[in-house]
Amino acid sequence: MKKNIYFNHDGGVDDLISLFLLLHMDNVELTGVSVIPADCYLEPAMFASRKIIDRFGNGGVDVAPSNSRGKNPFPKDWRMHAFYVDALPLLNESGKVVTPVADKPAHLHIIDTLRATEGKTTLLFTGPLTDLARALDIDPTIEEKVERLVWMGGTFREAGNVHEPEHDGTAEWNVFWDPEAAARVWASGMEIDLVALESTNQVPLTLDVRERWAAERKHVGVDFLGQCYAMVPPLVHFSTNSTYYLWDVLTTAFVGKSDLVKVQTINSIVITEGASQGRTVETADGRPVHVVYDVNRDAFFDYITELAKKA
Ligand code: AGV
Ligand code: CA
Repeated sequence: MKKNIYFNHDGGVDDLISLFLLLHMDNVELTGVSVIPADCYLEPAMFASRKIIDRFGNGGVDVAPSNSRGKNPFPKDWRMHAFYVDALPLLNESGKVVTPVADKPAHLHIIDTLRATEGKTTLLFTGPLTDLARALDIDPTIEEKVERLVWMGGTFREAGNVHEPEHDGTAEWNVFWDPEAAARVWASGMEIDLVALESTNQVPLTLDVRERWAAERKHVGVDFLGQCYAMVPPLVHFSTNSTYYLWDVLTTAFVGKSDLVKVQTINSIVITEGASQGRTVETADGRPVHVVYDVNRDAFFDYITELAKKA
């Protein structure tokens, strides 16, 4: 049995690779895709998504643009990455773009796609939750159609990955971009699996991984991984803006193969105001979330590399 997956992402290198990997999972039925301009610019991220589906998918899926806006914008340098992926020769070989743009904005596309899909759907979100929060505000009954939400976001460690003025550094970026949206989803009844920094910190993009993909680049999909990650080179001199982790790719791999990780349930709230905004905090009367806190690193890299070889 295939799982229905609806994928909302924000156009980072690891978001776009996640889309590529989903298209190669035998146990996944991708029912819809939408793009939110958080850690990307919308236009190149839309084009890159459609071209990835053209090149590696079998049609039948459209891509919806989000018109959501966040409270705390991502740095421009990071948002540029989608332009680089969109420009890859591999994605432009055919000279045309076939996968259609949906005629609705992302939050309405989520509602329609959930309703039109038989049975329940797992929501996979690798950017902020704004489109889901808006969808829930418009039609809270979509919860019945949601199997669970799998989200790359949050951390219960002291250190998050936001290093911005007027912030204390305790938040993870996907929560920080729109803390109210996360709080809105926390207020829903859906099951939430959180792929938090606890586990993503265990999968940094190290040189040995880059070398492995270089050595196996005769496979077009492995070459694609290497080319994409060459856009985020290893800058080891600053810990903040430098190391690229496989945040979203781990989240996506978890959807395809859940035994790669360990999960623990934590009751938590989302802080929406002040210097800690975007922080997820454990508290006894908070809502339960299933936190992925540990990963089998080698099995994870083997899994995604083997998936890429199917391309
Ligand atoms: O916080 C991780 C999220 C993931 O969804 N994103 C990147 C991943 O797509 C934001 C982010 C944190 N640090 C970054 C990020 C960095 N150094 N470069 C680009 N994006
Ligand atoms: Ca992302």
